[in-house]
Amino acid sequence: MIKKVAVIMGSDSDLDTMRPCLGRLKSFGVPFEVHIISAHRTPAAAEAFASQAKERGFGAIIAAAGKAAHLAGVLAAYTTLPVIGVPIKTSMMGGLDSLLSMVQMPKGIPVACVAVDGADNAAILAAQMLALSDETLADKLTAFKTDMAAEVEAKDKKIQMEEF
Ligand code: RP5
Repeated sequence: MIKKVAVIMGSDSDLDTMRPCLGRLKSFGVPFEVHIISAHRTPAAAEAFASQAKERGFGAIIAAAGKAAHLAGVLAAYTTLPVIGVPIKTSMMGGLDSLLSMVQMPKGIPVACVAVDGADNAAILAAQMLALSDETLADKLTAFKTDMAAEVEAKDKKIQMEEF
């Protein structure tokens, strides 16, 4: 049975940015749960969730947070499951604060990190992790890549009609 993905957000203000992640997981048929857990406002819940995530059937955790975005790192501290961080855009240099807070994890506790607001890529990466032990999901990911390539080829064909 395919494992679940946990999509954890530091705040409900992250939800709109994360909707593409939920949509993408759904399109691949990956089961997921969505939770709002804050590393600083509800640290005990962050510890409890991450500590129990593996035995609760999760295969990967996606953690979205902004500003001093330590959520992904804190969750990663309490689990051996892979954690993918989504740095949320802020008013500070377009979210550079969030990005660096996630990507600059000290050695020993790695966090995979996608682009600022990279919700869609987080879902694809999580699906790729789960696909290591699920051939049906792996086939869906292959089809997804094939479709993307076909779209680019169609755009290339179309641009040949233009005069520059
Ligand atoms: C972070 O602080 C959240 O992940 C959010 O991106 C940011 C702002 O949170 P709110 O003040 O909107 O709740 O913890």
